[in-house]
Amino acid sequence: MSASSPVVEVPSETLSLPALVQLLQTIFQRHGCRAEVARCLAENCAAAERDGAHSHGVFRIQGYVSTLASGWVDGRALPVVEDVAAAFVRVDAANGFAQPALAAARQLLVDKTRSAGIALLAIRNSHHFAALWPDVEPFAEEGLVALSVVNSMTCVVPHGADRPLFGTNPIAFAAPQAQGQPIVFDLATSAIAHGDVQIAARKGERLPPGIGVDSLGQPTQDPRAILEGGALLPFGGHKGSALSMMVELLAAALTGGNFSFEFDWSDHPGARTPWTGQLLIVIDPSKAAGQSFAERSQELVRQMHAVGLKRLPGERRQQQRERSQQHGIAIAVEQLQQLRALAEEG
Ligand code: NDP
Ligand code: PYC
Repeated sequence: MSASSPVVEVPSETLSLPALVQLLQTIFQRHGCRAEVARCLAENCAAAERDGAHSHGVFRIQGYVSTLASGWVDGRALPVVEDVAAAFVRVDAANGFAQPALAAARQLLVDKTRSAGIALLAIRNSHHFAALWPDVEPFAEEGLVALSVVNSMTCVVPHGADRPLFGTNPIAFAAPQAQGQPIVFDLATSAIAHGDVQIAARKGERLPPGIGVDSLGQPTQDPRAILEGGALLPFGGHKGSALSMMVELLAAALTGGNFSFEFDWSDHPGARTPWTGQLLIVIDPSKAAGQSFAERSQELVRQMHAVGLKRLPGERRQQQRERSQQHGIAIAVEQLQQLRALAEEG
């Protein structure tokens, strides 16, 4: 992230994926989640760590514990799934996490996608504190195309405005390829994810220019100035800003969830999870006319490589996944001690 940061070797221990999932599941259960929710969040968070998606891996556990302790989110919530139309599923997450809400509605969503060719899942009254690719990638592994958006918490200044309003509002997309892994991208519509700003602040690193402003609205490369009263900017100026606006509309206005600016967690010290909404759109490409979609996506990738492309979105994650599968998931010793202590608490 910082152009000049030296690489510092931190002592680490390696864990297998099942061992990490088990440790995280214990933490979630000890800190107020029912077993299914704990499993779901543990698998999500461990997968992020395995793939080197560090801004949403074990780094997030302290925030989960803090937000659960604050009473802001209900780790025992039972999502209510409603079959509202031929291609529309709605879930009230009941002030719980978004991932168990998706899990509860998933089979109905897939069945509707297979019969109607397309189906939507609108989740509201939900908290999403994770990477978004784990929500879409499994659909592409089943041959479906999936798009998801989630809004977060006010910390991004719309392009041309003076003060923050939008969340960091990621968009994730997954599509099958005839051979190999699905094509997946997952990106915040802010110039950088809030999690990466926090990580930079902890490490004492400076950020690249053009990412954020301080509390006076002045450009800054200091992550602490962004976190302490400052704000982020959208990526790509007016273009990222328009996409972020779209995410607010789809993830909140359409689902019945909160806009990023509509919730107030000040009565819940320690609250960390945005209380918003999430939309998923899943498409069955076999319903379309013409050649197989997976063959066509393979051809597109082939042509991209032919013109010199070295790295596809999602490829770094896949490579890290393979390394983790071979050698285990490396976690800094100090961080692992903290996780083990959290697993003993509660
Ligand atoms: P990045 O900018 O790191 O990456 C965005 C996408 O671009 C990824 O798919 C990545 O693939 C790909 N990519 C990155 N660099 C290159 C490159 N040089 N060439 C080709 N592809 C590239 O992610 P963000 O910082 O935008 O987001 C990080 C995470 O934060 C996401 O998982 C997002 O869902 C999460 N987030 C969650 C929020 C929430 O409310 N729950 C809010 C905001 C963000 P690869 O992964 O392989 O590097
Ligand atoms: O990294 O921007 C972020 C984020 C917000 C909510 C969860 N992650």
